[in-house]
Formats: sequence, C-alpha cells, structure tokens
Amino acid sequence: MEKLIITAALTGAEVNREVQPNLPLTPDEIAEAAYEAYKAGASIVHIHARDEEGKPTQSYEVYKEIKEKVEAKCPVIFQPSTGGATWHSPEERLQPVDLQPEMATLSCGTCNFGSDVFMNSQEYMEKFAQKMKDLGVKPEVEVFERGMINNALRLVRKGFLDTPIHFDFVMGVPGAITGEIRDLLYLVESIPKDSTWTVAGIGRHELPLANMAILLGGHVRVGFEDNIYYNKGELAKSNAQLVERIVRLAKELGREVATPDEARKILNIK
Ligand code: KMH
Ligand code: ZN
Repeated sequence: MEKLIITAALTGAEVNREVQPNLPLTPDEIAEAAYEAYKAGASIVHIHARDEEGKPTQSYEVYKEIKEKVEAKCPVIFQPSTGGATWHSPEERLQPVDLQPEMATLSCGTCNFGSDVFMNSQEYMEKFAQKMKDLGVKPEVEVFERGMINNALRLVRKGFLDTPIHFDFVMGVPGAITGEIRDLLYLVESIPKDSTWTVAGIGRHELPLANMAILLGGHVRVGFEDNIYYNKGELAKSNAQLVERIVRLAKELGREVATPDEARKILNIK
C-alpha cells in the first residue's frame, strides 16, 4: 500500500471563531497552523483565505501572502480552494490558481450545501479545469455526490482533465452524500482503478471514514474546515491535534505516513 497522505484543511469558509476559538484566520495564523500541521504529519494544506474582518475571500493578494508565508516555514504542498464560499462568483473563486500552486481543488458538480446551493456548472468546471491544465496545477477533484465522479470523467473525455485523477470525497455535508461507510465503498468502487483518493468526513463522520481510508489504501483529510471537535462535545485544540491522531491511527494500523515529497510522487506532481 502507498504511504498515507494527510491533508490538513485549516480554516474553511463556513466555520468561525464563535464555534471554534482556535480557528486560524490571518495569513500569519494560517501559516503557523500549516507549519504545526506539517510537523504533526500533514503533507498537504488545503487553504481558504479570510479578509481583515475574518470573512471568506478568494483574493489573489491574500492567497499570495498566505502561500509565501507557508512556503517560508515548510515544504508542505499548498492547495488553495477554488470552491471558496457558496456566495463567491466563479471568477472570484478561480483567482488563487493564478499563483500556480502545486495543487488546487476542482469541484465537479452542483449540490445543496446546508441551506445554500454550491454551484458548479459544466461551463465553469471546464473553465477551472482548463486553467489548471494550462498552468500545470494538479486538480484535487472534490466529490460531494456520486454523479460528480461522472462529471470528472466527462472532463477527461473532453480533454480538460488528465488521468490519473486524484479525488477528494467530501462526505456528510448536509444536502449531499452521507458519511456512511457504505457510501464511501460505493464511491471508491466507482472511480477508475488508477485514481488516488482521499476522504474528508464532515463532523462526526471524520474519524470512522479516516479509519476506513487508512485500511482501504486511500488518504485522509482532517481539520477545522470539516470538523471542529476532538471528541463529542470536546473542541479540538488545533488542526495539528487532529493530524496527530491520524498519524497515531495509521501507525497502529500499519500504514506509514508520507512526507510532502513522497506525496508529490504518489500524486504525480512534477
Ligand atoms: N466551502 C464550500 C462551499 C473547496 O474548498 O474546493 C466549497 C469547498 C470546496 O470548500
Ligand atoms: Zn475547502
């Protein structure tokens, strides 16, 4: 089995300090959280930027500042979000790709997202994928529903997306696929055999799905974007604390943890 790639999703667009007082918001805080997560065992950091008021922003300048600060601290793979918040325009969402990061997310379909709708039309999926291809950015295909795998495969057929695909199954968002283990198995069985995949379980789904991914040969995403708790009713102290637990579980289950360079090889990042 390949070594385990752990992604730390540090901030997200939906969480705030009222529910998680340790949420990193400023570029300095995000860079420090990235460094702590890297030291704990993360090889990728998934980034959402915030403006000076703590509101989600897809500003090129803010992502640039975060990227430079993260890179000054550690060699972790920098993966900005192109999902942003549900109310960001596609043009806003695409801005961080201009930084030519090693990776960026590519959401492959529309779904309900809590009380909002997360819009990803065919036209914009193609635009996002083409831009990533032109700039040599490895997409992480975000899958919130089974049909989104088909959308990604259509992008491959139309020449917008290269194989092997790296998928992120985001499971347990209210309005989209559940975080049940049978749904994870269904998704894993539905992707091309040469793909790689990671799972981001939302809330209470994080830990069981992470364990399944370790056992099945997938990879794991944890962090405040997906889950603010360490245990039921007990807030996590940091993103790094959530990463540390995955490292311990992987060791117990006989799976070694990948360094950023090992993750680059596994994901075919040049
Ligand atoms: N915040 C969600 C609406 C991504 O980062 O690419 C979209 C999201 C996906 O988080
Ligand atoms: Zn995200």
